[in-house]
Amino acid sequence: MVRRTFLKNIGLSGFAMAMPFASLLADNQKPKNKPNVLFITIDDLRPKLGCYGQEQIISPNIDRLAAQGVLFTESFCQVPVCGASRASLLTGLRPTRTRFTSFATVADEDAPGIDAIPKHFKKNGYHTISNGKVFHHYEKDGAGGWSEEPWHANGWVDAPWYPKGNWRNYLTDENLSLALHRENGAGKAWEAADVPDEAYFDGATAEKTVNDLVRLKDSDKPFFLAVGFRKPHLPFNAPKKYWDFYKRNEIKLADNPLVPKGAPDSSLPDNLWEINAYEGIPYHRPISDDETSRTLIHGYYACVSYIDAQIGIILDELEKQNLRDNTIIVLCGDHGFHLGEHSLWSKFTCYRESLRAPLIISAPGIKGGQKTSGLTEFIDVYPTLCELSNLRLPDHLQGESFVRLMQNPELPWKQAVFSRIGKGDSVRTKRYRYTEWTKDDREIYARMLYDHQSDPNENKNIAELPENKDLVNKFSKMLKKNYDKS
Ligand SMILES: [Ca+2]
Repeated sequence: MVRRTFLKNIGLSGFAMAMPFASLLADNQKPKNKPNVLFITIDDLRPKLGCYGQEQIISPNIDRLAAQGVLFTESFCQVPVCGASRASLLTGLRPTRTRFTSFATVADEDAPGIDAIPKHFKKNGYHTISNGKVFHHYEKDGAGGWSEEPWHANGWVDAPWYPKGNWRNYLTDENLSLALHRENGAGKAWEAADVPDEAYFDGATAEKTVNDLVRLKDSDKPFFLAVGFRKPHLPFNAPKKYWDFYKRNEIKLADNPLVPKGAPDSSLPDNLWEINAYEGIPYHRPISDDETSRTLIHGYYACVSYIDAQIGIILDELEKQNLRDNTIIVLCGDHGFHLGEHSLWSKFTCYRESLRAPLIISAPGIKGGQKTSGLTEFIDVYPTLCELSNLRLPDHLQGESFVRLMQNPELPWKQAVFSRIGKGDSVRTKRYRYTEWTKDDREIYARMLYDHQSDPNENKNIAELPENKDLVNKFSKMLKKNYDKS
């Protein structure tokens, strides 16, 4: 596709001149002691990156950021699904059985009257911008929180090639025609089109962000610039050059492709509907032969490297504009992702692969290149950003600032962090992960316990062993206590 035509199609050609800084020019009271914030969220990114010790993934730019910041090796989302996880992180509230339950969660509906992070920063003198997928619903969510209309490469639903959800962003004729003609499904689960970065949404999002930084450099206000990348979310579509980073025959499959020994059926989703919606992926486990699995993993890796390159472009511009020294950078996923572990693909589970998510924060005055294994959870990000930016903490917050942990990564930290999805509630301590599923009257009908000291990949459920009865009771009480106060 001719680049100019594409940019016109996605409504991008005029963005640079479309947003004057009238409000900024009128405001001379710049809070000079406040740092800027660049908040980068990456859809379905699991913490398998170079800086997390994963040698197979090529992620030099995220690794560069990690060398400048603090990397959290044991960071967990509150809900392993897009909309609910983002709503929880951005409001600083825990999920319950009625709040933040779905991939399609609208934060403003589930937590009415709550100021999410961007609104709180805006109220405190920041110029706030949303590019790409930050909240799940960029049109409905975060009302009043953004200084400019949230931007997305061609909007949410009006894509000319796929009227039911342009996040699929196919470019090849083959996939495009499949997507248009299948009523409830999509095209293939991957695509390797030989196109420039900006032909897919995320390259266009990086381009928009770079132009924002040029504008923001001279603004009288600090900025809160949120950038939400859509890959490596399915389908695994990335420019061919990123597929070429990897040698197919060297890509390893999951080494624990079986359901954990003794795991309850409740730990497995009824089906893998997300990946099953794609061409040729069956509705049963295993979903594929080894060659298809290898292609899926190859595609996921290509998408990670594609996003990594976009992050490099943004980091370079930040430095070029001399903004780096006074800018806090947050990089996070929204949850983890199974790539065949435990026979699963996607998220939605209470296993480590689904709940553990990347988190890296670089902040002025805090030493870079540090790692901490202190337990943190995504509701802690809101109070942390407030403290780093010298802002008051709103009363509603349920998380805890981990600035002290960033200053001293060895500090003893949280004893437990909590996640949930559906009827499953899960707690992670330094050594164990315990999950239980309960009916509405809280009667327990399934549970699992993993000892990470001896079983870090969660391959053997030990919840039903008689010798673990006291442990199970202890963790069950912790879950009840957390649930009652949420
Ligand atoms: Ca997601």
